[in-house]
Amino acid sequence: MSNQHLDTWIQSVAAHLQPDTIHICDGSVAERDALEQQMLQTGTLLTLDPGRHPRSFLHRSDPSDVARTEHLTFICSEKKEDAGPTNNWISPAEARTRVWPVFAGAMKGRTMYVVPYLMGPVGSSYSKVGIEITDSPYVVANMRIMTRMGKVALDHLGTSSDFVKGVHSLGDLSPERRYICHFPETRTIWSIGSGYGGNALLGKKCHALRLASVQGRDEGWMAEHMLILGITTPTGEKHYIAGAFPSACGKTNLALLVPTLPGYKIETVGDDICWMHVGEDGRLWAINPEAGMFGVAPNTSLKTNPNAMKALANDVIYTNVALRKDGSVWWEGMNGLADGEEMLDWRGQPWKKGVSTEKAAHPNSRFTVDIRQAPSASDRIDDPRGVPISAILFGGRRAKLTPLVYEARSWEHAVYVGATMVSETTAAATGAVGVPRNDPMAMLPFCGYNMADYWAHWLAMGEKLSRPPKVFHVNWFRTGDDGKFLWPGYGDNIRVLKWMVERIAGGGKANETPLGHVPTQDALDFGGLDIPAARQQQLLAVDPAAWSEEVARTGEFLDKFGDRLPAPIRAQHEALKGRIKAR
Ligand code: GTP
Ligand code: SPV
Ligand code: MN
Repeated sequence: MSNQHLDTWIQSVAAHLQPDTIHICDGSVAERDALEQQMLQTGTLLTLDPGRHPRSFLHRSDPSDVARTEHLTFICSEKKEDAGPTNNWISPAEARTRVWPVFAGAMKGRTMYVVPYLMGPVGSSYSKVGIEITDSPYVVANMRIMTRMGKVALDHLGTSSDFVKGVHSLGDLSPERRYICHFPETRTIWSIGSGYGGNALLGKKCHALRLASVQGRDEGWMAEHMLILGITTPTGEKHYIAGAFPSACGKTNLALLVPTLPGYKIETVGDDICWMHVGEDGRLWAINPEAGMFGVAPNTSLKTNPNAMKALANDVIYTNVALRKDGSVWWEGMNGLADGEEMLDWRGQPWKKGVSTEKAAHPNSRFTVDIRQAPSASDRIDDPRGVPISAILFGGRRAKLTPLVYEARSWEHAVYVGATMVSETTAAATGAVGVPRNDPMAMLPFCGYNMADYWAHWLAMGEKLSRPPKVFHVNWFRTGDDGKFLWPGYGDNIRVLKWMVERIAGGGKANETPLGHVPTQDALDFGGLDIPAARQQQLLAVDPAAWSEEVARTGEFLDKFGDRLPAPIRAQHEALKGRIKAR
């Protein structure tokens, strides 16, 4: 079936980028195999030991191209105010004169791949089609895992013009000529100069978050940077929970959690992105628009995340991990290296355990794998209706201040809690690591419009929910005076989920604090953990003096939004100030 809108657009892009040939991807295994062979020949992919890593490959990206580049990412709305104070903005007219010319002739001597992809389950009314044009076969191979790619997407599209148009070229990979531009009004993406992750796999952050967040606002649904998991309790009670943590702050790990408490079962629906709609039953219903995981490799081990390790048994693309002499992959936190062992680091340079001072794997090295390969994969991943959400988690990486968990007091308070999230920066984006910054709903780099309007949309969604989810804030990363994590995290996070599920059922003891409801020390299951009572107390402590400084900083952040800040957010801010003062 031909699609006239698609054909016309492909021709117009080809006329400007001037590829040697055009390849329309069908998503077949034969196509994948041929692309892999070609990438092995050009060195884009390296082979791994076929016994240890069947049908898996290593890719080393350009050393200047290893993470998202937020300062080169733009929202090109007609009006600057619509991008808001937290986004970089250039006008569509300026993008046309400054950025589009960089694409001129960019695909000379290259093949232009046309990648049709479906975000969301096949047959779902919530699913959306995008077409990514790219000159990177590595991007094609990743998109084939990360999305439902090829014929299936074209079938969903039919003759419709309703698709996101993405144009991607590696260009010359120079950060000087790197731009990631989003046009929410025309649902178009232009990305040039990077082949890495969220910069280049346009279905992910560019489409499923930046453009989808705008479309969701217009159409009354939500596009969020959230994992989705299912939890079954020992008594057979079942809930689905969505969780927004900033990049490299624990979504994949929580989604694949192996409980340390007996009788609990966790299933994985999604690990990064979540689209939510209001169901006829007044609940929020969520789908995972993706089909794969582009997961952080470092610290993934059989101890921390056995389900991820098992998912990596075969058919994986590794990016920027280290390569051992036996043809297996390695990264920091995997352990099992003998002192003095030599291998190749993520750049391909010799590296020696105990001698080399640099990391062997890049801190933002990643694996790309089909999410259905996780032993915890839910049988609802492909359910066109999605799953009903009982709770939403907001979470950050905070060495100080923020308790392990607290529950918001109401939907309006919950929106305030999400809006005022602060988290320490990570290697997922270029720039300094470990610096606390405001990251509302973990969407700071991903909201395609004015963040104040986004909060208004959250508030409006709450009005439509007769059965809103409970909302919690978590922090796995609080440290003690010794600088060590107070909380074991990973599989033990089930203990926090256990308390949440009790709260959902109307139980779970809590103390009322200025922040919200914090579990009493005896309400959290510390059983079998070697955490002294004093450290338990530190984990849950709310220090009014420190919070009063935090609230002052939050006030400065909220002031950036001027008149656009929704009144209920301001009211919640004043109320929190009052509660802290009253302590
Ligand atoms: P993106 O894919 O960038 O959006 O990240 P993510 O939110 O999925 O983060 P991920 O689960 O990959 O975790 C990032 C890093 O945090 C990894 O190195 C994890 O090992 C580490 N991490 C995850 N959960 C925990 C936890 O409960 N405790 C501790 N200490 N570290 C954790
Ligand atoms: C993130 O940075 O939040 C990621 C990785 O999930 S990327 O696909 O590069 O955005
Ligand atoms: Mn992410």
